[in-house]
Amino acid sequence: MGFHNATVYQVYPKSFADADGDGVGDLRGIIERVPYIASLGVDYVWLNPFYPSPGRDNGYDISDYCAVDPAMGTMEDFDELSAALAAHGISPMLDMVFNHVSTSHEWFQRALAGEDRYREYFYIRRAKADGSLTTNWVSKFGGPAWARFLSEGGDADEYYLHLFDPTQADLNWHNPQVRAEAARVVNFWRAHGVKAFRFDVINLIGKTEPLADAVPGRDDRYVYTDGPAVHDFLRELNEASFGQDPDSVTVGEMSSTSIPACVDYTAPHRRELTMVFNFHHLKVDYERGAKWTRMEPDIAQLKRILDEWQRGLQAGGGWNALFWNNHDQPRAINRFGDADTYRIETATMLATLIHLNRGTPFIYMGEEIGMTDPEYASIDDYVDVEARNAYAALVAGGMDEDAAFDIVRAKARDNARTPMQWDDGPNAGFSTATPWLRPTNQATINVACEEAEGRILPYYRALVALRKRLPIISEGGYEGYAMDNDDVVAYVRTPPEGDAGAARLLVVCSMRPHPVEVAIAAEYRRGRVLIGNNAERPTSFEETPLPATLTLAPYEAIALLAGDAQA
Ligand code: TEU
Repeated sequence: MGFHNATVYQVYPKSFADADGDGVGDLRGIIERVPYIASLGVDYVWLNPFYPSPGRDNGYDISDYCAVDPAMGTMEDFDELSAALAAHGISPMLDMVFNHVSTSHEWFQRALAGEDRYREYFYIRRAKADGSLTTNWVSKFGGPAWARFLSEGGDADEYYLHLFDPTQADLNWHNPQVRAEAARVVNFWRAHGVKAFRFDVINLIGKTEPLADAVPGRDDRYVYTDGPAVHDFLRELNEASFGQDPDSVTVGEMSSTSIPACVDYTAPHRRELTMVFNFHHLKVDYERGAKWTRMEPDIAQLKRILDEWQRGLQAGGGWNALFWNNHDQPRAINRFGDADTYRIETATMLATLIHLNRGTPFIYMGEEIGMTDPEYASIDDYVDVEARNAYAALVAGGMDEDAAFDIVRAKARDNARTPMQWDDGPNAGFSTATPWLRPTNQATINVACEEAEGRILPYYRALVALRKRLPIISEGGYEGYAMDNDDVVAYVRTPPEGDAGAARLLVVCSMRPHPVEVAIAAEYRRGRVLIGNNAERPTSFEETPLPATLTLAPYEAIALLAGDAQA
């Protein structure tokens, strides 16, 4: 498939580059940095929402899907950005947030004004006879998932559904008019040349009617996630919009999903989506599955999850997006490695693990220069609604403020949203004004120093180039390796079907801050090092074969090519 040798770069517009000097990123700032983006060799740029929004959820509360928020620029700026990217063969990937819409959106306002057509766009329900809410669901940002629907002259006992913030009203996708609106939005952006789309929490749109309570004590996500109707809605949207472009690429963000569901979302014959994000691998540091806790990552669980998902999607003909970082996740270096002693090794090891794997790699801005979580000292440094709600809930639940802050510092989404660090200046080269979120470690972590003498940025560029060059990476199969060794995550990439070469690629990544041992199968002991992050290693073992048991340095990654290498 054409896109299998592609890599996606994610830009959080609010934090990437500020051209108009208001401390907030904007589209013209991204335009100015297109040469840098192109230097990475990436093929798509996923832009988080830049549409008009009250900003309660940093743009995921949209009040107009077909415009540019004035704080971000103009539609002309978007068209100029798109053209600037296209000049380097790069396509924008736009973020479509269709599970919900801002309560300031015209649709919700007209529903409040009593227009039945627009009331039907939402889940508006009367409380039950006993006064309880329609369902016992809780918002993902805390609190009940129903808020009073105070319509003009309406029934004061009505509520509307919001799985996220109360200013984000869930759209009722069972309404064909809502589905038609979504297709209209995608086609509006297609008319601006856009052929790639990311769909926000799209597996929540198929809420099975009648809406039912979760079994008390069970997590309510099973009730409204991956409803069977999602597949019908996606096929309809595909046919009515992006599916009309043979080279369209789409990715669905799948909250709390499953392998069978994701095979069905992404197997090409299903004509739903191209690929999916799932998050199970990013919950191995959630104690008892709860995000707002502290726990060392369970590496044994991590490698099982990564292996199961790769085997499951491969067996079903599905396709995974491969990522560690995004705008919702703390920086992976802090979670899975050592941000102080082994920052470079951790960064390059984690990159090796996803970029040589089966799927499409996503690089989140700053990951390619080894950015880490900011060093904040107060809850007042955190602005994200999810983090601030969680802190308040932890303290209200009796946790002392230091312990609650320690959890927020580890898990807050703000960790990923600090400005891109371009240089070591007071605002990290992001803006001439004080940034909306404070950078803290740009003195030592920034693009300029990586370009001058860094090892992370060149390594990422090399990985992106390898995917373009080697069919065993872009099209090869996947097999787990050393599954009984909990110190490493390792796998083999097998020759693509019909590939003349017999090359097999062994990728081994140490997840530990100390030396560890790993068995090297005989066929790789005389292999060639395709890429690795240990400068002490020779580039080939043809003369002096590797031992049957190799000792890896802390967070060492090594990729060994064996057989009639096409490379
Ligand atoms: O995220 C889905 C979501 O549930 C996230 O909040 C994520 O699960 C959580 O933060 C991880 O702990 C999408 C967007 O990526 C996110 O930025 C939005 O806040 C959310 O949907 C609502 O649109």
